[in-house]
Amino acid sequence: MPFPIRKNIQTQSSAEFTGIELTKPANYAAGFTGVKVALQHTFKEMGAIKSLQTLSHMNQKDGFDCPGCAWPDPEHPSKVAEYCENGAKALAEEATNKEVDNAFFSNYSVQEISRWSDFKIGKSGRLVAPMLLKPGSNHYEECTWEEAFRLIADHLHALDNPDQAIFYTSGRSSNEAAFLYGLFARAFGTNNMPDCSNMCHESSGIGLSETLGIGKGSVKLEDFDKAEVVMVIGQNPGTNHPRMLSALEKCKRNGGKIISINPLQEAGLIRFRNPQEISGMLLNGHGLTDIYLQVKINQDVALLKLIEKKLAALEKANGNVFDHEFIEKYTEGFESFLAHLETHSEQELLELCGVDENLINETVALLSKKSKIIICWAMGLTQHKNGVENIKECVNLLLLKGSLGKPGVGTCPVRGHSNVQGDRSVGIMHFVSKELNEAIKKTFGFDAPDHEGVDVVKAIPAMYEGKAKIFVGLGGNFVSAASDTEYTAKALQNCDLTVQISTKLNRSHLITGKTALILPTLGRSDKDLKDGKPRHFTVENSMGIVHQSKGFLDPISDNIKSEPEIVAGIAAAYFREDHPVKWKSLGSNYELLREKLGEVILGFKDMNTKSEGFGYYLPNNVRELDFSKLPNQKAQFSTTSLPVHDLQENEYLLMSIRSHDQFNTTIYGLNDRYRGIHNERRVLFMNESDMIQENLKKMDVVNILSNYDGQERKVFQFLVIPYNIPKGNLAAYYPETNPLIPIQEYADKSNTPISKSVRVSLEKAD
Ligand SMILES: Nc1nc2c(c(=O)[nH]1)N[C@H]1C(S)=C(S)[C@@H](COP(=O)(O)OP(=O)(O)OC[C@H]3O[C@@H](n4cnc5c(=O)[nH]c(N)nc54)[C@H](O)[C@@H]3O)O[C@H]1N2
Ligand SMILES: Nc1nc2c(c(=O)[nH]1)N[C@H]1C(S)=C(S)[C@@H](COP(=O)(O)OP(=O)(O)OC[C@H]3O[C@@H](n4cnc5c(=O)[nH]c(N)nc54)[C@H](O)[C@@H]3O)O[C@H]1N2
Ligand code: SF4
Ligand SMILES: [Mo]
Repeated sequence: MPFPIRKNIQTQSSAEFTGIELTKPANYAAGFTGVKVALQHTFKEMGAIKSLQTLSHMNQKDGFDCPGCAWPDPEHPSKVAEYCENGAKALAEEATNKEVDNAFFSNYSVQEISRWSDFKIGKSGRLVAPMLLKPGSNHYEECTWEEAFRLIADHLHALDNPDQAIFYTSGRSSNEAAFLYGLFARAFGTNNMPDCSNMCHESSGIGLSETLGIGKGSVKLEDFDKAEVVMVIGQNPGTNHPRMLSALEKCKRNGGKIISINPLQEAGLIRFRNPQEISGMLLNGHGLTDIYLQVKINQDVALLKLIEKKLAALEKANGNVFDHEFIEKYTEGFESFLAHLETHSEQELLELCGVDENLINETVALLSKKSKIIICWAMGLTQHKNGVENIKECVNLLLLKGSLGKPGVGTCPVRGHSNVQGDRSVGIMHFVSKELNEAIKKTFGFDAPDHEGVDVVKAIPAMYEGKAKIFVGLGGNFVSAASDTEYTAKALQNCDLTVQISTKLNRSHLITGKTALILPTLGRSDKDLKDGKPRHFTVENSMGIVHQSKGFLDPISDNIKSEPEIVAGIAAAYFREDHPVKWKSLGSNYELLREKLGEVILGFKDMNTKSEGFGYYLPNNVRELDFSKLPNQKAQFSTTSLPVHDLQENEYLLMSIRSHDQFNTTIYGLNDRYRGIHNERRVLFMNESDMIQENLKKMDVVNILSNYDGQERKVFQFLVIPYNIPKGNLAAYYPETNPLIPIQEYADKSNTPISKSVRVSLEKAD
């Protein structure tokens, strides 16, 4: 094998310590500190005036969508500040005044940059011109857009078959860009469209599709006002979806109760001070969680089964616990579900989940009396071998209670990237959709490929083994986000060409194929000008609302193109004039692009007008209680299994989580304020009794090892931090822990890497 083609390139952030300081973990989120921290970030990156002007346009009706997470905006945004601390940080990161230009790349070789930390790489600035890394060269050099498009087209033409190319997408892209990108991949002849959601909510998509007939959630924002109980499972909203706390707060004000299920007692779930409301700032915050269930990592199915078993016993004794009318009318599989519950004893389930039985009984008592229940979840459920079954068990509980298809109830998989849901809606997927292919044929007149492509975990071996030779990334940071970092790095380095369409520099620009291109693109906050007039594009948030987003800032360079223009440039260079799709005009005329998108994708018709202002809801069969696409036209109960880990005596389950100062692989800063960690990312959260057993003291330095199928993987230099985490469980940050996760360890059916339950052991570092 020819890799690595460039020597001495570091594939991970350096393992050097940055000078840790510890404080007590916080028992509240947001409030004054949050606002102050947010402004510090934006002022530093953008200057004070530009910051305040730009922030006033974020999440407003004629403004731009926050580049952070996918939480929806309220129908009537307040004029003051419709954003959170982390939204402001996301903006600061994107709208920085610093530039990564030709001079930068002449000064620093790819080797040198690769030795920097991810934090330092990200802080270098915005990409301002197309850059080319020639075979054998160690420095990127500026090229023209025409050269870049031609080079990609030539490489694509040189392939033996279209499945030798891979087209990755990350969830920041607009609906328009993602649609065009998917269209190009299909016109080129492949369904090789791995997506960041393969590593994220794919388990939700599959679990929900198989049980309810749609891979998305069913709640609307206003359902939180009406819910009697909201369960938040495997999610850290105080950090990752901060404005969700406002919805939870409102639910509580209306008399609702919040149940949190999480191995960690996350600050935002405990208390919350709402920065959008003066009273929230002055008052002492609100205790958000009513019942906190400290489940062991990956024992949610055991816990949920125990809750369901106890509910079933109450139903048997008193009745009025399950919604029999709903079960009878809308569901299938109830009897076998109940019978399967009998196969486990309460004692077995209690021991597995590790939760205090009194709290479980309190939960059961509450749920038995309520029928308006919302279940929210995120990566704590999806990133396990049984990720799909985790979701199905949540659906079981909702079905028992008839908590679907009426106000105040439903499923709420809380999405990550701001348009990850939209990208999937408009056709980014590796599998074949007959309906989509027929619609493409009708509108554009070409046959889309009818065989499945690769997702993330299948794309990597394909590149490693030389079956795929070209990697194109529409956003994202593939090498750091995917599992098995060393293997993934070799896979990318084995390509002939890697192309990254990006806003900011990241490690995937350094771990490259023989030839590499960086194509700089506009971000959310940038004005997208056509003939001097700003254009908008559209996005879909976590609740299926499609709405417009219009950038506000003058782009940092006039040599940056929008994503649709870049995709169209590649397509036009590849097809020349020889294709029924008029790529150039679609790439430059967004109205036309939206019209065509509306013809091809269900629910997007007339989006040019409907997406104005608050936007509009896409169709959702669960809201209508229409299960006609499912077997016997019924929502499906599932029988799930308990996960098996077979831990050896010295082994632990490690979850790789986000700090408060990062957005995925982008490191905003080195603090994890709520967890009491400052100026350091190389930390390992550990239960004190496990530390005693391992003979470890606070701040001892350890290496973390994983051993799967006899193959050892290791990450170096982590400071042990005693923490309130269940015995046998560990937590550390992602992406630093990705080298531990073997490429072949992923969830059944969804292929999502097992980022939240990695079997590891520890050794003291020298
Ligand atoms: N500021 C900021 N916002 C973000 C992101 C970011 O990086 N930074 N990323 C975005 C993206 S792409 C996504 S997908 C989301 C991610 O949002 P989250 O899913 O909230 O992110 P994680 O940090 O991965 O946290 C997972 C949570 O699950 C818990 N957990 C882990 N394992 C288990 C388990 O087995 N059971 C249970 N019940 N809980 C468990 C962890 O303790 C943690 O609280 O956030 C989005 N928003
Ligand atoms: N161990 C472990 N691994 C994980 C996870 C975990 O919890 N644990 N989480 C997984 C999850 S949930 C996700 S979603 C993935 C994330 O995987 P990715 O989406 O691939 O990674 P990001 O870090 O979000 O990508 C950041 C880069 O996107 C580019 N970018 C930012 N904005 C834009 C834009 O508007 N347009 C374009 N074209 N580019 C832009 C910038 O160059 C930036 O460096 O990681 C996954 N990996
Ligand atoms: S909750 Fe998410 S979308 Fe809303 S402002 Fe915060 S980061 Fe942005
Ligand atoms: Mo994600």
